[in-house]
Amino acid sequence: MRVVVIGAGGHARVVLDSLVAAGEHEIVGLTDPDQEKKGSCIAGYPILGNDGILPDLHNQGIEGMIVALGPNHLRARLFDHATTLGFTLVNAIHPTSWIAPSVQIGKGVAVMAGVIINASTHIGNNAIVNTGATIDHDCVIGDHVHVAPGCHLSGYVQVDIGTLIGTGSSVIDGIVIGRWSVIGAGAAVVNHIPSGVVAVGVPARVQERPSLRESQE
Ligand code: JB3
Repeated sequence: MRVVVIGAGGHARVVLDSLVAAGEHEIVGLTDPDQEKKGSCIAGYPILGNDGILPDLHNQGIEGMIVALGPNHLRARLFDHATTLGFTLVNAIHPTSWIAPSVQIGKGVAVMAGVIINASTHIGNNAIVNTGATIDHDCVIGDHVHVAPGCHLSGYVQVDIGTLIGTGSSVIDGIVIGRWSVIGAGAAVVNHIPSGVVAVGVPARVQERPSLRESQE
């Protein structure tokens, strides 16, 4: 399938490498809002323009897309936009990753080099499982989640929509982490974490938000 990559930053370059290594798709180029980048190339693939060109690309018969942007909210918004435009969201799975046969993987997912995903785990749409991360058996990883480089999730872990598991974090088995939360780098998650919070440390604790009074001082 002919594929356009959304974004042209650091994450896009890694996604591009995975797509090239996997060799399943023909990459036509990338999009980026920075007009100065238009016409330049990354690894030999051109930056075609900003996202305004996407409808034209689709009309020209380019059916495939992957959103290669790190921030989860931004990636989610562009995933929804791409779906509305009629694109097929493709996966970028690096061939050095191990994904057990019983794993279910959604659409628009990036799995980087050295990743291991074990039996019966589910990876949601538009998720990132970044370099060298491991996700063990029976986990449920929601849409738009990012499991950053070097994280380790034990069995039966659930991570709800849009959450970031920061670089090098560890999560013990059976933990449930809510939606749109952030787990700080290097955390050890040994208790359930609610939605919409930032949790840091060893063991990971939810950061208290400053009270209104404190934030006004
Ligand atoms: O930590 C790791 C291994 N990777 C990080 C990744 C997950 O997230 C990486 O280090 C970065 O922190 C981040 O990667 P990303 O999103 O590629 O960030 P950056 O290298 O800063 O590049 C962002 C690019 O996206 C820039 O070229 C922006 O112009 C472009 N961009 C921003 N908004 C956009 C949009 N591109 C498109 N097509 N559409 C947008 O709305």
